[in-house]
Amino acid sequence: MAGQDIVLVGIPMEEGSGRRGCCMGPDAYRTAGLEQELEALGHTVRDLGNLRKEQVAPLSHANGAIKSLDAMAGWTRAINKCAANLARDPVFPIFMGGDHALAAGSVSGLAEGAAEAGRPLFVLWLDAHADFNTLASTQSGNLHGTPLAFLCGLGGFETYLGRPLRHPLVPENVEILGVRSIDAPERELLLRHGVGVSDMRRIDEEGIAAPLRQFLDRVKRHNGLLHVSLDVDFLDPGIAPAVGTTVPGGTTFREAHLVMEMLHDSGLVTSLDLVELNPFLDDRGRTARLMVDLVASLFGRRVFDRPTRSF
Ligand code: 6HN
Ligand code: MN
Ligand code: MN
Ligand code: MN
Repeated sequence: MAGQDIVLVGIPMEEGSGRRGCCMGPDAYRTAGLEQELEALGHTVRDLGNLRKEQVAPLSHANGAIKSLDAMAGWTRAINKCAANLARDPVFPIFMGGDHALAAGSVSGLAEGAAEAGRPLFVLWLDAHADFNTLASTQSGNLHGTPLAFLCGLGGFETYLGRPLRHPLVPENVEILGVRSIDAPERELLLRHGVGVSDMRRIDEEGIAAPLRQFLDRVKRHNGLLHVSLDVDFLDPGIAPAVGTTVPGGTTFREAHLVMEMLHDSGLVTSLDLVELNPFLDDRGRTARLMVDLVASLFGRRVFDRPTRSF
């Protein structure tokens, strides 16, 4: 992963989260020095600035709990086009959110590029939640709880793109890691569709490296592209308070860095979402800085570089 061409895209979307503040995420990453950290590691970085959502005519749904469906559709369509274009270039896109609903656009666009390249797209979903509700099943009505179900091709999401999803993910090619809060309907859907799920219980018992290594082996065997979708609430709220959906019992500082270091060493990762950072809830920028440090680990920062030598 040495000397990559990285493209930063700001996505100030917050309508999926049901509260204000995630719109400041992209600027918090800029303020925390994301571009400079990546350049210091020998990569080139181009910041495209912030995307804007498309305007769509008002949409409605039988589930009256649903919030901001029009905004969701407008964002998904804009992000999808941007991601599909970037997927055709030899660049590494980082989508700086913004809430997790943005992944409906980023991953659907990247999937179009992967299909054109004739390679399967794998997704590592680092999250306290499964984000596997449908428009019918969501009780909160917050659409950041739905992108993964949409991306896996579940029905009822036609409003998002205004057309069918062209290249749904193969649910077995998705791994949700670090999860510790799953709604009852999500549980049933995850099982029925065969999505890979490694919850905190498994991580407690086996360590975080074991499930990750298994997944990376699969990606490699299939010559896959690997997208990583990193939700701030993957981290324990004690170290990452700037998120609206904290769940106790998250990954530690070292577990999270180990994931990023192993991902770097695998050389498999081709794109990244940074989602759910709400700078309005942060403590003197510590969550934004932690997220930037995790990205640095993903791009090759390490504690100690032993020169390769033979005895
Ligand atoms: N996220 N399952 C809950 C819901 O409202 O559907 C939580 C979703 C959280 C979404 O953290 O990206
Ligand atoms: Mn620069
Ligand atoms: Mn999420
Ligand atoms: Mn989450």
